[in-house]
Amino acid sequence: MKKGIVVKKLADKFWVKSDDFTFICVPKKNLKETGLFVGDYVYFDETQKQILNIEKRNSLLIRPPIANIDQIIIVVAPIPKPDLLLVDKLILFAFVNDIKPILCINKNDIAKQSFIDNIMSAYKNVLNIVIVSAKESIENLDCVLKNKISAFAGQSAVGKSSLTNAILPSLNIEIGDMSKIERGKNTTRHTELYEIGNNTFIADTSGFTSLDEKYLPIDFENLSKYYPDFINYLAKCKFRSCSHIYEENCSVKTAVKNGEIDFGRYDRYKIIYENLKKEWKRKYD
Ligand SMILES: Nc1nc2c(ncn2[C@@H]2O[C@H](COP(=O)(O)OP(=O)(O)O)[C@@H](O)[C@H]2O)c(=O)[nH]1
Ligand SMILES: [Mg+2]
Ligand SMILES: [Zn+2]
Repeated sequence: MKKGIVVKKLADKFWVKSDDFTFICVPKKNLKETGLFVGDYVYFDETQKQILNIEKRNSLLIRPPIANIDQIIIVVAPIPKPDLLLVDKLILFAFVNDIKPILCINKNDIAKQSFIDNIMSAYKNVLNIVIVSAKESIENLDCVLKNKISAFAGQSAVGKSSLTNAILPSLNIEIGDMSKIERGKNTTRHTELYEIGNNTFIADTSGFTSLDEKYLPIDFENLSKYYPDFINYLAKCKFRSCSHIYEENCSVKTAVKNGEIDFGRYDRYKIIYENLKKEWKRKYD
């Protein structure tokens, strides 16, 4: 019996990478029930080409379907104008799925210092930030990716494919021309893991360019607990169940006024709170 990782799934076949070989396997009958995903660590019989067992997962995403992702690399760039609401939702998505989010500022070659400063000041207390250019240097990403399974996320045209290609030029993923890529979106692509170094993988995730609140399984009343930049203030609000929106004597609101919490982050918190509340009402009313 060998241990490997599922790097690709097509129909009922699974590509299992073990050491330097990839075996195309089928799962043992009773395994099909539990589901088997790209990213799963499995035990398999190398002569029968049969997957016998799955190791316990650290994480499982359903959309895109992938197991054991360690990190989501959220990419932003000066062009196109960042959709920070999407960034904040992706951060929440990572936290709620027990995955580490990293913010990656790409296109440093064309970024103004003020752009970098603004992003840094909004997110420095939220998550790790790396600055790269797919055109010039992605050195800062290398150590972040090492020994991890990572997936790129972020709006179209920020450079996710370019970064993937810069890391692994042999892949030669299509780089766009936004309109072309948008149109190509409907051709369903399978999810695949690429090994970029020893024990180091990146996932190809075409399904990570938007995020509906219904994929954020967060109770709106608990939303602020997923804000590392709010955490120090939460206990100081007058009301224990403070929404940090409607109440008086709210320590979060005071911190926003004093510039201790980024205004934009707070503004988007309110939007996400209301959207989650609507989602909750839709489900339970
Ligand atoms: N100047 C500059 N342009 C970049 C960089 N990375 C990507 N681009 C360009 O941005 C556009 C979108 O890139 P792409 O990788 O397709 O973005 P994706 O939609 O996120 O996968 C393409 O025209 C790329 O050439 C970068 O670091 N610097
Ligand atoms: Mg792309
Ligand atoms: Zn409050």
